[in-house]
Amino acid sequence: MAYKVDHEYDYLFKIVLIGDSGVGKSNILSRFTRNEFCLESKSTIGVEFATRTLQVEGKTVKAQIWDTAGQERYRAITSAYYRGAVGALLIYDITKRQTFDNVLRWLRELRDHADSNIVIMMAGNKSDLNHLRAVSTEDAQSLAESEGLSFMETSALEAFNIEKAFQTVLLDIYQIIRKKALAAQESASGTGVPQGTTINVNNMSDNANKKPCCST
Ligand SMILES: Nc1nc2c(ncn2[C@@H]2O[C@H](COP(=O)(O)OP(=O)(O)O)[C@@H](O)[C@H]2O)c(=O)[nH]1
Ligand SMILES: [Mg+2]
Repeated sequence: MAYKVDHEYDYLFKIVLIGDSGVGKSNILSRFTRNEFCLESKSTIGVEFATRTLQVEGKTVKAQIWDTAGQERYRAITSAYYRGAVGALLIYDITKRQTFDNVLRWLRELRDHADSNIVIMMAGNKSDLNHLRAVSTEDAQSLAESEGLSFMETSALEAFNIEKAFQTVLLDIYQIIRKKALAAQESASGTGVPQGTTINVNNMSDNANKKPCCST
């Protein structure tokens, strides 16, 4: 059937990783993607991303997670990085106070460049280094509350809360989209117009040189 587009997923969500250099973004990405599905991020310059497909509320969701290639060091992340993102993991290092103090800068960056409805999870990474802790869980929780963010501490090293952090972001995104779809259906009902929702989360033209490495 030539006309049938056979997607292997119901939704594709772009999620960006942000935060100071050295907080563990790349390790969080590889922990989340390499353990199970496949990693497709072998670019040397510019941004790279990896994907993992998983189930959210019975739907197949392909998470396309973008990692920086060190541009954060020079505050040189371009707006293309944020374009189409529906979720963000804003990461700091619990052993480095400065990376937590910079969370507010990263939030400003998100507000300037990303969609205003973007779902944000703040993650205090390296929870395995509790003896070197420089940011209390309470401080982080109160910042998260005042800024309206989700929050958890993670460890890419111990695979602690990595899965949960992404699952939470994906579920939040899914619920927002579902609510929008239901509202659209309601407002269209009775008009006799065929109903549907178009969800545009990314501009793939930026990634023309990226090849999938495997499929599942
Ligand atoms: N102890 C510990 N070290 C980590 C963790 N995540 C990353 N690291 C280390 O922190 C350093 C920076 O990690 P990286 O993923 O490159 O950070 P990025 O610059 O934010 O991408 C590396 O030496 C990692 O091995 C973690 O959860 N626990
Ligand atoms: Mg990195």
